[in-house]
Amino acid sequence: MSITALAHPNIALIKYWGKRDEALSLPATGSLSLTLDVAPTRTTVTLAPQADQDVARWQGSAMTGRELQRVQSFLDLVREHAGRSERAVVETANEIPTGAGLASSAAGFAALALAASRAYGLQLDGRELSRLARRGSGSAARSIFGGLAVWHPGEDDASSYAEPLPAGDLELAMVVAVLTSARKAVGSREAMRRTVATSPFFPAWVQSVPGELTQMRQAIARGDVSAIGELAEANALRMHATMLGAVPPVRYWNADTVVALDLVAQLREEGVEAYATIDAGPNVKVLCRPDDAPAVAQRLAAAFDGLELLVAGPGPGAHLLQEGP
Ligand code: 2P0
Repeated sequence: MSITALAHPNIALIKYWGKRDEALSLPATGSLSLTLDVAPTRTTVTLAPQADQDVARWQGSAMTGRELQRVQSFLDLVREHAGRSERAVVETANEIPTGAGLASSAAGFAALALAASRAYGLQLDGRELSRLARRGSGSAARSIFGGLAVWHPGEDDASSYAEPLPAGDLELAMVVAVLTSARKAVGSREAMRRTVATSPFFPAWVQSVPGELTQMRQAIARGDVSAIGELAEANALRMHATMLGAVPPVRYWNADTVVALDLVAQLREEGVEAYATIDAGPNVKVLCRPDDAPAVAQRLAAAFDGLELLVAGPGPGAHLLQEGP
């Protein structure tokens, strides 16, 4: 029995930063994201009834240590849910570099949640899949769905899930500037932990996000690209401000990050509606109208030698690629 699923990364317009409950992966606040149509993760789960342990391969190489542990723990959760005990082989491949703030764990655990639940005989609906994916990686709860998605923080395991948000006539594009594909020094999980435990700015973050979410939802309902962009950029800067306040500080930006932020501000001065967002890494993603995406990409390419660029639109939710026999 072999099941393959595909899922795409998502980029938050209102970020998730900090957990209320580590064990259940409950976030301190809600968040809202756009699932992209680039850089999917493809994951195949094959049950191995004869095996005595799980095996996981990443781009063809065996996973070890903490990475393997994380996949095994996730499979344990699925097995518990399904009342099954067979081990599995997980093969996963990603088209983007990992650990560089490109949300690859979101696509990875969304694909794994779908493939593994099916392989173990579970037929979960979107909400249940989102809850399951959340346990692998918080942001994966949102990659279960295509386009815009809101993740409700919830009170407990049952009430913390994402759901799709209708976009109406709204059209958005995201230009991803891969300024570096190096692995980040501090993983987002550890960085969140440190921010929650030590940053004096974290309580202010928790207090301000619900209002920002409401404003973002209203801006989306109006199809107001300027307001969406302004809110998204401000929210990303606030998230980074909370982590700069941690002890020791977490600073994901490098010099090129600041150059790219200046360039986005310059584009706006020239009348191009472009807004920056930055995740747990130095890379800058630029939110704009689809018609402006080529010009935004061109300007970024001209500013950085050999820059890798991805021009994305809204992508699909996690889906199966083939059913096993
Ligand atoms: C987000 N990020 O909303 C935020 C913005 C990064 C910056 O969600 O510990 O890999 O697995 O729940 O989901 C990255 O954190 O963290 C993330 P875990 P995750 O997209």
